[in-house]
Amino acid sequence: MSDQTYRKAPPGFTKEQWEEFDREGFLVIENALTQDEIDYYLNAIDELTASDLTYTEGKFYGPQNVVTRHPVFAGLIDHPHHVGFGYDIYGELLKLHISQVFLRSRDSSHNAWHPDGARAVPYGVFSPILPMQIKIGYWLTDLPVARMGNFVCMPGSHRQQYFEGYRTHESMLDEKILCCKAGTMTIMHCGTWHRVEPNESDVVRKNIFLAYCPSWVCEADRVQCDSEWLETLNREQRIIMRSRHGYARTKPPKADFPLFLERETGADSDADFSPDIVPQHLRKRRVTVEQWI
Ligand SMILES: O=C(O)CCC(=O)C(=O)O
Repeated sequence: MSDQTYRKAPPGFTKEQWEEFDREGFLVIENALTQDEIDYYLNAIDELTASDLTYTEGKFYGPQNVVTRHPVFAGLIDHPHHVGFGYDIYGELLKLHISQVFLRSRDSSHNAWHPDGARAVPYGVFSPILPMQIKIGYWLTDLPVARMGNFVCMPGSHRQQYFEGYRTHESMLDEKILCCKAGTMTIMHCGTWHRVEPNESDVVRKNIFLAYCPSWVCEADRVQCDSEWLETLNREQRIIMRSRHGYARTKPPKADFPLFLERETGADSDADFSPDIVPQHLRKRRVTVEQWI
């Protein structure tokens, strides 16, 4: 190893959380953010809207690649509140797929039922067990009841490639309307069918989404990052943006390993298989959830 200092992987799924996520395709973690953190992100959203000529008060606002648009959002790329959940699934090849801020005000547009990712040949065809993307949601406004622009999902639908309500706004039996307090974090399997409630309230629903995927899945909101902007990031953030050409997304260079050290032991390789002849960047590293599937 070089004299570079590496970080241990931040906390991720407990076994119980993984079992719920695997069963439901969705996980809710209450009180993930303190009030100060909620205010910090709301303030960054205010600064973003104030500097964005495309923003109109009272209209839907959903900018993408927000990590490049405000340093507060860049800090979310590898934030220890959630990056460990992505690392538990995508391990050393973790990538940020998309970063978004959503403001959903009264009567603004809202999505019909859909899963995330490819439609004609969904990711589940190739990846029937593990999600090819997960989406972290940070909810920054209280949403105590339905019809406030809430996120809605069908629990357990993440391995289902057809869905009766696809492209409709119909309310379905057993759907889950997310009613939550500000500061809640959610994690969604990309295959989970979801829609958005209309907003009939005077509260503007504000939230942040960060999706993660393996480095070799195409990112959704950029092609390459600006090299000067990349220089403003820390090592792990730069790696997780995976702004490299072609095949380097599948086989990242030596310098990108280890992304993190093993959470408990601080090891940079799997204990049972690390022959010296295989350089570190070409060694298979087990991801946490492999032990649970
Ligand atoms: O805004 C939401 O609650 C969900 C948005 C959505 O459908 C999506 O990001 O795929």
